[in-house]
Amino acid sequence: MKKIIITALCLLVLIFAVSCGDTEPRDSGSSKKKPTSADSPTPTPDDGNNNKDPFGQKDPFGQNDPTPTSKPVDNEPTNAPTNEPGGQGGAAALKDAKVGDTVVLGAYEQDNNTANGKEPIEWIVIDKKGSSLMLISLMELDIGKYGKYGNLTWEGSALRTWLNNYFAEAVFSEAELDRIATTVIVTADNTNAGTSGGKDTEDKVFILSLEEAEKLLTDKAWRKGHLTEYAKAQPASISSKNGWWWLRSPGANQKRAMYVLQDGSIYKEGVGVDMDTVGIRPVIWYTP
Ligand SMILES: [Ca+2]
Repeated sequence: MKKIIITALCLLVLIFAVSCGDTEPRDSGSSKKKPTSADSPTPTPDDGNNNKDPFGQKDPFGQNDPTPTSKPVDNEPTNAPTNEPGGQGGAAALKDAKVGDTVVLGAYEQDNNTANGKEPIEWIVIDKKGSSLMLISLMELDIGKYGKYGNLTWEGSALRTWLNNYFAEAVFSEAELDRIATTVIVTADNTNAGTSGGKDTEDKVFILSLEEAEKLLTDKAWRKGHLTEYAKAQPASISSKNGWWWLRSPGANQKRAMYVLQDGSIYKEGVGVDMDTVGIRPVIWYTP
């Protein structure tokens, strides 16, 4: 009888052991189960008191300072526009460009380091007719006079001559020049002052009139002037170069031309045409 009981107990123990060994779910032939968070053997609940802030004591900058002083300074000019669309690296392809996009075309000295060559010019698309794009430089690429002091209109301005000769040749290849339209430029009179806009001209490179600036540069951020390092470095009669830029429209008398103020507003009284610290934002019609 004792033997029977011992045998029965052994059987029970054996059956129990076998059944315990069979509680793991069987993997029906598939590969290894991927671990999930539920599988984590050592859960680490965040109870708020365990100081496990990843930036706690192991903050590589030591003080939890989100703006470490050791961060490398980038090479962006400090006056670079920040809210314009596009921006360097965000330029659209010329053929796909829409009004409001920025595109890159031609090159001109901009960082005032001639050793590294000219920098590609960034333009804002401000109008489009068919596949032709009206482009204005994002930056003021240079500074200079509208022209020699005296009664002057766009037709006789030194700026017009400079843009269509020196500037055009410095910036564009022959193939690019062929794709820039010769445009009939009409400059309206200043109706407040009665000053003349002068004769119509035909130009490849020009600057905006008052009416064009008001109609096409609706985003005031686009009107704000930003001088390149090269433009800032140009010699001028006064040292303060404040980001004004020329319009071709006549000012309060025939010896003045309009310009855009630092904040993007337009000063219709104008400034003397021989003011040599005013910036230049060339405009072209380009067909890619
Ligand atoms: Ca350069």
